[in-house]
Amino acid sequence: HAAWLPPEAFRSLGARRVLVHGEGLLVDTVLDEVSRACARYGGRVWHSPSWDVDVDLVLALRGAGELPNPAVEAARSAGEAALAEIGDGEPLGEEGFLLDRDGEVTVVLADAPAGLLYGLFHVVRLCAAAFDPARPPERHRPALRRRMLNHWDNVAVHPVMGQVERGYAGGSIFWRDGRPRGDLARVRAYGRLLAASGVNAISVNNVNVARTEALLLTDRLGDVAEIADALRPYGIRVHLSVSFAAPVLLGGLSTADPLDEGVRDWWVATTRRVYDRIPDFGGYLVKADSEGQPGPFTYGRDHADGANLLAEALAPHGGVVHWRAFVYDHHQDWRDRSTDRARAAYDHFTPLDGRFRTNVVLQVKYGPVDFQTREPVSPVFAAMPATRLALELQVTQEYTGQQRHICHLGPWWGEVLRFAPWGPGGRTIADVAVGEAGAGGGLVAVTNTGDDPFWTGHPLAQANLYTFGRLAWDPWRDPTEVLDEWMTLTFPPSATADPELVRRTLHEIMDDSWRTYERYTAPLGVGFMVHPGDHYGPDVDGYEYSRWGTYHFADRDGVGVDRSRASGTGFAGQYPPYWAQVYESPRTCPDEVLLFFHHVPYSHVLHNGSTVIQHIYDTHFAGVEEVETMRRRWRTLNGMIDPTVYERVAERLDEQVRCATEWRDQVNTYFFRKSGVPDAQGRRIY
Ligand code: BDP
Repeated sequence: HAAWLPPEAFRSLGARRVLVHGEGLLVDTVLDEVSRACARYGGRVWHSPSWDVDVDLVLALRGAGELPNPAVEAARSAGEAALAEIGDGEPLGEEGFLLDRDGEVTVVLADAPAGLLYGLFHVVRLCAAAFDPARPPERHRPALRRRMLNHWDNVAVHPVMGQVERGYAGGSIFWRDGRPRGDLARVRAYGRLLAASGVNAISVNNVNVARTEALLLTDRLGDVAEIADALRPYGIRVHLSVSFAAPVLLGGLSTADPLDEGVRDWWVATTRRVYDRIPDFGGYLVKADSEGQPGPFTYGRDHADGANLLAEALAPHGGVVHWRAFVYDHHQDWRDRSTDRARAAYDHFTPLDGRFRTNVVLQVKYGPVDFQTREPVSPVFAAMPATRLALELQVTQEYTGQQRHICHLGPWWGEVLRFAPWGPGGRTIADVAVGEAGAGGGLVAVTNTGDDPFWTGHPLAQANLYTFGRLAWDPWRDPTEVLDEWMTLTFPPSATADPELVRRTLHEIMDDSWRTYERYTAPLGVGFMVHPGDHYGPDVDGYEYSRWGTYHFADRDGVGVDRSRASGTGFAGQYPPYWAQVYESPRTCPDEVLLFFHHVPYSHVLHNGSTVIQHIYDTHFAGVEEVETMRRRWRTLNGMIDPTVYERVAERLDEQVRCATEWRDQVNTYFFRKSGVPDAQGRRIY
């Protein structure tokens, strides 16, 4: 299943006369794409011809030399003039492009082959609009240099996590039973899909690095090189998750101490061998001192020592280290509230601000705890001005329905990206990720893809992947507009009898689906309440008395975690003054994160006028009703779209209704029994 690149999406492009001008690996990819589209839809393509031809579309590298074609030359110089006019004097760069319309000709200009490829996909997205004579010139450049996906793919099958940790889309695209899967055509198709969304980097193995995975760095580097070769034509660079203990594990050294000379030499030599084999290798991704992974703490060193060790080895080759800030004690004691897991990333990392080398990117989860449906935005983003920070999102729906539920995450990510940690009107998380002059750490996400025919298990979960790519290209974009773009590509209007119905129905189902999911799961930002281990479905006290640090503290009087400075864990004080003050008091704290910050009585009145307990009942009843409506709406599409997509989604909607009902009943019953407060509307609670 071709996701957002079905052949139909190329119809408008494929019926044209196209000239591709320039040389390079990615220019060949452009040629290949255009040739296939033209073969299907009756167009024609030329590669830098030396004779005069009439064309509708020119895709040209600037500086590739003149063409003996007056019309094309005129169009091209018009493009140059438009660029001078609308540009800011900055070059288009490695990945940017210009789209212009001159008379009968559409022109795409780029400085480098990758820009031409992105320009081509832009033409595909625009469909016929790319050939509209009235179209004004546009210049596009990605806001973020690195737009990266992390695969949590295990090479060897993990006894608990399986082939892909938190994977809900079948097996791995890369690995099977300890070996490369060997299906490079699939890898290439994946690269194509990602490039068309704007992604340009991936890490190919799990951050929890077991021995087989660790070996990718040395003995099994050839396997990684094969993947890199397959993805290169689509401008995607490969990164590797490495074990901090690799010098011991693979190199036979007695220590992995970052300040040890032998350890340094080992990383330098090993990294050199990586680049000998993969010259455009992206760099390392590291989860250290977290959930059992080795790290610098073992040697009494800090995380700047650890990250800089790898950064130093990568620097001569232009590589980067993505060092994760997800460091906390996973052996906590629920009775001791002073070790609040939400505090951990800030407490560990902010003292190190300014000490990381420039090729270290600190990768910070969006929330302070763990990829929940709702959390406040991590305070780390406002606290490390001298460090390159990347925002880490989770496209794989670990806590948001595991690709059995429809949960379009675009609006949530939009909220995170627009959050202004210094107060309204100030710089936003998007600004921090972009950084000064684009030097920020960018956007990274744990991917939701696998070898499933739909790529993402749930066909509609593709929208999350696509939205991530587009937001990584332009983090200020409206996510609903991106969703619309995805729909047009994935369900091309020309391929359905009633395009308006399809589009409207998909919007009705998907636009608000994250809020629907929020309504029937853990209330008011308290988080978790999921089944331990697999994290699917409700288990109200599943983590309440265990060591993971994710509690809700519900008792007969109230619920929520007191994270205030005055009486709680002090987490609220990790924010700059504006939010520290807002979050400090239940009177000012926004409803949606109230229970993340405060332990309040069930009778506490929210800003929305409802009590906490009544809000819990109402949202849980409403959430299930909304899912039932989703299912009804989906059924109206029967016969309108690809039947395999229809069936797969229909099946999963049945499961979503079942599971949402279970959530509603467990959560409502639990709070009814704890509080003894009946539902004001007299609905039945068991
Ligand atoms: C948690 C997942 C776990 C990951 C961890 C991480 O449950 O499988 O290893 O995040 O981000 O949410 O490293």
